[in-house]
Amino acid sequence: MQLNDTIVAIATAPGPAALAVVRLSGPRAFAVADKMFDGNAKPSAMAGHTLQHGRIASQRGQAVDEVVLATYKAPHSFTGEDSVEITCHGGNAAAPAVVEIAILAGARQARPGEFTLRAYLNGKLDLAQAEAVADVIGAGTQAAARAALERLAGGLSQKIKAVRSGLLDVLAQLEAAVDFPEDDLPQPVVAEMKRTVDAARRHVGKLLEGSRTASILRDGARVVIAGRPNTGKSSLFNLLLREERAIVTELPGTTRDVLEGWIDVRGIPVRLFDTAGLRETTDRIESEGVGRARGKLDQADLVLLVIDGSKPPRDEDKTLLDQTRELPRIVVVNKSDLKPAFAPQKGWVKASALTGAGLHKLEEAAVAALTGGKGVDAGSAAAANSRQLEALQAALRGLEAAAAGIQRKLSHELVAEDVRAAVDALGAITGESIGDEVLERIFSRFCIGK
Ligand SMILES: Nc1nc2c(ncn2[C@@H]2O[C@H](COP(=O)(O)OP(=O)(O)O)[C@@H](O)[C@H]2O)c(=O)[nH]1
Ligand SMILES: [Mg+2]
Repeated sequence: MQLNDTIVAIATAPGPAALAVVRLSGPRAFAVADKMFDGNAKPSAMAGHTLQHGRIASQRGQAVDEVVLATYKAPHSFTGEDSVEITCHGGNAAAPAVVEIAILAGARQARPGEFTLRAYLNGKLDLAQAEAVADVIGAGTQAAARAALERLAGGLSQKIKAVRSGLLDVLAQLEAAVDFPEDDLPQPVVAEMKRTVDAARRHVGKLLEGSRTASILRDGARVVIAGRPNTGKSSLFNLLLREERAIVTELPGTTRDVLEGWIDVRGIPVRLFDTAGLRETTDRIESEGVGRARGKLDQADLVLLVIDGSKPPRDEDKTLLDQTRELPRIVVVNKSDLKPAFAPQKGWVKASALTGAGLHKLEEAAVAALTGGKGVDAGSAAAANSRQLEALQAALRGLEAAAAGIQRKLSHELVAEDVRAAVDALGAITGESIGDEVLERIFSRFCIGK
């Protein structure tokens, strides 16, 4: 982990834009800026948190762009190091030229996520917060961004740290008892230990409960519309997408390929799929479409099984109801604008893809199904990515084993081992116990300039 050089990168997206930002960070950030900036004062002479208007010039003195330069003095910066941000014009010319000049002046091109890595290594953010930076940038909806911001503010980290600190006390007592076996722990101390371990189990269990919602907010949910031909799947797809994307006709077998689009369902980013009607067919193209539709069902976080409410259910509907029984699904009884041909079962949602009736109920049911009935807010500050989830699960296993060990009066040494496993797993989330290899894997997924 190299920290003694000075890094530079464009922090904004490429392409035509009013402005772009180039970031410099490291011990020589001001020395580099002095060489390239042409203004009233040298950047190194500016106070921290101030701005100056000026020009960036090449070594031969040729002006490249007119900019505003901002200073951040260590440790009062995002990375904790001396940092300079140069706001130049957007587009494909100015910012890359500024980076080039900075490199000629002694900076090095930053690797993906390197600014955030430095913020972590300098103690400005813990690991869960650093991961949240990438989640804020990648958020597909405002609710997803809110949940990530909560993690960035330390919502998850504080909970983890509180639990871990209680467990460290337990561990200290157990280890002291191991070293002095003749002083067996008094009963009240053991009882207190048991209470701490049980409370930790409850807290970790809570964090795991919200995590499904958190990961769906972060990664989006896959929702697949399926059903027999002509039930109105494509009409529903278009309605939810608010766009006439799929072809709708009265001919069965119109949709053959899988269509997809992103929608925001009350804050949940949803990748919605429209599929070919499921039926036996001899048409080679349609049959390929049916195969693809079935493939999509297995990967779905939620299936919307559409049946036509204006016609008596066919055998094909019954087969599909059976086949999707084990999947997370909502049965949508479509064409509610027509005379109903049967009474829907409890929990089925009546809707009309033609008039939009029942859409609210359907969205409500979808949110409930995707969040296990807890609602979108359950995702705030909960563990969101698989690394955090696995660590929480490992912590829970350790705590359960420790609780059982205390109950069964196992030796202090054995109980301590389980408590330590939980402490280490929790520490991995915030980065207190983590190797360089894992760090590299985490930060390499960031974009450059972050
Ligand atoms: N009355 C009525 N007709 C509908 C409704 N939804 C779809 N349709 C009609 O049903 C036919 C099949 O629709 P489509 O969306 O292509 O069904 P798909 O084969 O399941 O994709 C078309 O003629 C649609 O206009 C609805 O809610 N009410
Ligand atoms: Mg269709």
